[in-house]
Amino acid sequence: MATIFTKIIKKEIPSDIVYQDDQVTAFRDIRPATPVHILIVPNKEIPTVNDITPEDEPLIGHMFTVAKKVAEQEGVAESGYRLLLNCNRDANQEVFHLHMHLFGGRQLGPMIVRK
Ligand code: DGP
Repeated sequence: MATIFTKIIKKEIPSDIVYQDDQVTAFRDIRPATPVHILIVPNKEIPTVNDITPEDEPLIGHMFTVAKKVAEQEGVAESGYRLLLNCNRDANQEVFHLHMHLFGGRQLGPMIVRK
């Protein structure tokens, strides 16, 4: 079954797409945690980081090139931003279609809450 992100990529459901090419789509997160919160998603369905194969390496590299481009587009390249990928339960992964979060637009604080 197609993931919710595949439906966004195919424009079957609405979203605010900020970048798209034949490999990757970037769109605004529906529940933004920061002023700039974009999801960078491979068009191909890869459920988690654990499912990435060596053949995917050019695609994964391309996700970073797109992240850089989107950061420039959103005006946060110089001020700074954070890229993050969640994998499985302990990371609270919610959507099982690989996605890179791009957070920015304010001071983001420490990377993780220490316990
Ligand atoms: P994660 O926890 O890393 O799996 O993050 C999933 C993110 O996806 C979460 O921040 C909310 C976002 N999200 C879930 N459903 C939709 C949707 O239908 N549209 C958009 N734009 N974002 C979504």
